[in-house]
Amino acid sequence: MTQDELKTLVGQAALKYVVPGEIVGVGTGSTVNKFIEALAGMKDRVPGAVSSSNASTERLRAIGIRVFDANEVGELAVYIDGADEIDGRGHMVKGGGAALTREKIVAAQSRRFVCIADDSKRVEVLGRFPLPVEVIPMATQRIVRQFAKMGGTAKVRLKDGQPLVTDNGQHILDVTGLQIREPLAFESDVNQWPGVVTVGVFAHQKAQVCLLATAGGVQTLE
Ligand code: ABF
Repeated sequence: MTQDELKTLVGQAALKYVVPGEIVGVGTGSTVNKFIEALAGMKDRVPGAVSSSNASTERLRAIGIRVFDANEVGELAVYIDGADEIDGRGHMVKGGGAALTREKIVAAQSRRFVCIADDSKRVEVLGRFPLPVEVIPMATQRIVRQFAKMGGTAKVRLKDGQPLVTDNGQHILDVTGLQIREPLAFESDVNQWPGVVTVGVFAHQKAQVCLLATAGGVQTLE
């Protein structure tokens, strides 16, 4: 199966975690886009969604699903989102889609985080994928130096030759050369560096369920 077919398979598999009559939290990325396409088939049973990015909001509205502001609703039953890496304990690296801050906000507002991914995202130790970190631009160079002290190489993510600007108006650093063996501690440490908006380690907001699409079908890890 192609990676696109795997993403379609796992996007459809996530439907069974959507609670009819409840607003659903929706992540960002190409795998989530497949989930949104599948969600169209049950949109009359879903009152709406809370979205983690402008990109997902557009797609949800295009299929006729109402998008609520996170402040308009209380706790969500479920949050469906992808990942760039996921380890055996449900800890993830996320942010390849530059939506990590709002993703973490909606994940924190949800009772259950269901991660959908193809099996290429499964790792033993987080850090092979360049770690995204959303930062306030004035703090960039100081944060670059702090990552260098731990062996990381942080580079500003560019788009069309200019620093990419997130939905929140900030910049993204992508950090290579890290091996994140204690994701909970790493996330807590880096999150409190001045100028860090969000670090793309999701350990405190880890996934309770991980649906991994493989050539042999969808594996459910809980
Ligand atoms: C999003 O899913 C991001 O946090 C993560 O980078 C992305 C993975 O994208 P894809 O599903 O396109 O591989 O939640």
